[in-house]
Amino acid sequence: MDYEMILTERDGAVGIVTLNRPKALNALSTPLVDEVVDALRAFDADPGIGCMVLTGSERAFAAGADIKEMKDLSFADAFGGDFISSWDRIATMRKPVIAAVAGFALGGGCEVAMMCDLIIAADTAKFGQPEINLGVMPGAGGTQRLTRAVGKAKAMDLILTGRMMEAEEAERCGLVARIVPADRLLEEAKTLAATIARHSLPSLMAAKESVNRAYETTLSEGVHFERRLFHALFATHDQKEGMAAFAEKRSPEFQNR
Ligand code: CO8
Repeated sequence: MDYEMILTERDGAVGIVTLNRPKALNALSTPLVDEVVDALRAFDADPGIGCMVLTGSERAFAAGADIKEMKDLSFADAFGGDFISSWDRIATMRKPVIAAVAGFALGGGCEVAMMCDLIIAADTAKFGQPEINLGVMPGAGGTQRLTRAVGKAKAMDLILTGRMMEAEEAERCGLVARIVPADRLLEEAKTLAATIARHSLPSLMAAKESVNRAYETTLSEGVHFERRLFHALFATHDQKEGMAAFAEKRSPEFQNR
């Protein structure tokens, strides 16, 4: 499919989606988000892809939902049309998705980054939920995912003031997994994605699902869920191969089955 607001690229087993609306700092209009969902879904369904990277430009991962698109919405438009609900589909990919963030990740931009499985940030990255400055509040998961990622104190600090936080603070409080120099961001994200993609896909998908379950359930239910998936992986070829390779002191050759 031809896209107008994103670029897609395949690098071995890594699928890369780049937000490409530079004049608006990658503001997340509905058509842009629809393209992102479509591209991620295509990679998610592609048996040759093991991990995805979602990234933006040097200046902005994304400066939020498109304010110009939503400024005249009425309550009836927003509620009746379930405005922004399609964004949730970004969080439904079954393969790992890495957000590679440089520059601004604000409002919906921060929320989309948090829908990914882990965030790798350039040292130039700035995160924030500035919706309060616009007379609204986060609407695409910010009050929920940010609070789970960084805890109530920091989430309240960011959401109630609308301030931005630098990459270093974001890493310190657990929002970001790694910080890298800005000029190395994409290479580092691709290397990380390739490292992940080398593993057996069934085990990657099960591990992702199990970590995400930690946000949805109690500890005992989560551990139970984990145990069931762990047991299920013994039905795979790749479990036999992975453990045989260890015993034989060689590298495993996974077949994603
Ligand atoms: N939407 C639309 N256009 C934008 C956005 C945006 N979020 N951000 C930047 N742009 C545009 C600017 O209008 C400008 O366009 P133009 O040249 O045509 O005037 C262009 O991008 C460049 O921006 P600036 O000139 O402002 O660049 P600066 O370097 O001076 O400033 C900032 C960069 C600080 C990032 C600034 O652009 C800014 O504050 N942007 C808005 C950030 C923001 O408030 N984001 C939150 C948006 S709300 C949101 O995401 C809510 C999601 C859930 C909503 C649920 C509702 C139901």
